[in-house]
Amino acid sequence: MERTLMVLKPDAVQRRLIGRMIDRLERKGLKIVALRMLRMDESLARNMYAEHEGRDFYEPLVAFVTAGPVVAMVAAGYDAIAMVRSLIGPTFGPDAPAGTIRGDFGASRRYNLIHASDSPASAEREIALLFRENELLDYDLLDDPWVYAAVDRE
Ligand code: 3AN
Repeated sequence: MERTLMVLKPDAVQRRLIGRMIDRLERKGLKIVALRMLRMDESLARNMYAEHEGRDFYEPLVAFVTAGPVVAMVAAGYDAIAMVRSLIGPTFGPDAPAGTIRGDFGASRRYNLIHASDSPASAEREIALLFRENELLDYDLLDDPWVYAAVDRE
């Protein structure tokens, strides 16, 4: 199974969308293995988005994600990284198709509701920024045998 990090950003929290966002992920069959609410400080935000340092949107992005509480979570699933990326949709709501999280809930080119890791390397790095290894729970869900067929597990 693959693990991926998601962060429900301050706009999602302020707009009372936490439950609906988590519902989307659960409905798909993803298993939440870690979850916590926190206020990102500046150094965590800078670190998380280090690859964008120097871009014109970097400072506004740091200000945005530190502006209020966020919900960080780790989900596990087969092919979870790609699956969550397609669930959240393209970077900004106006471009994101209906049916995706950003397409259904977002109308901004700055406030885009949710972050999700885009590769195994970034998932590993980002999970380590927000969670300790012993906070990532290892457990089975009873419906897993019906969420994934044997071929999905290969
Ligand atoms: P995504 O979140 O879709 O993976 P990335 O990784 O390209 O997007 O960018 C990380 C974050 O940086 C985005 N979530 C968004 O908040 C911000 N960002 C990216 N491109 C822009 C842009 N052109 N203008 C403003 N903010 C941006």
